[in-house]
Amino acid sequence: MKAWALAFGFTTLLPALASAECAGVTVGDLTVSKAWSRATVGTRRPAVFYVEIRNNGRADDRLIGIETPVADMPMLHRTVIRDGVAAMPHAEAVDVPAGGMAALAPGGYHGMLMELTAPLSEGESFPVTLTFERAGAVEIDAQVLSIRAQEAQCDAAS
Ligand SMILES: [Cu+2]
Repeated sequence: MKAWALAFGFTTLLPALASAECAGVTVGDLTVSKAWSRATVGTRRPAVFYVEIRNNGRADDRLIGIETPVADMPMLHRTVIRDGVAAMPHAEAVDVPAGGMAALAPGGYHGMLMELTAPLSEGESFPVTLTFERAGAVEIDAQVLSIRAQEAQCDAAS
């Protein structure tokens, strides 16, 4: 499994070009956009995954999982401050309210890509499949930005 994931990871780590979907991917009532991550040094520490999700429908939905070929153990986390100390417990799901939006963003909910199969290099992109309770699976390409990036870089692409 790991060898397969490694090989697949290499084939999907292509230059970003215009493929990273700043403008968004729409499936059913949901539009997923501005998917990005930060470059990593090696594979020992997890990478982050951030994205915006808009719910154009009349029913609430929930993000219940993420998958990507670049990590063997992707998880949803939430950064919380308890007694002045930041912790990031596992999040079972992220609510995407009807007519509203949810974001995985620095300081809040985020994807944590554990057990990377390859380092993430700035300028590349990689696919992430988000699984929603109602809408099902939505695949989007995440841009790998610099190690210090704080938000998606979408001006040129949109
Ligand atoms: Cu985390």
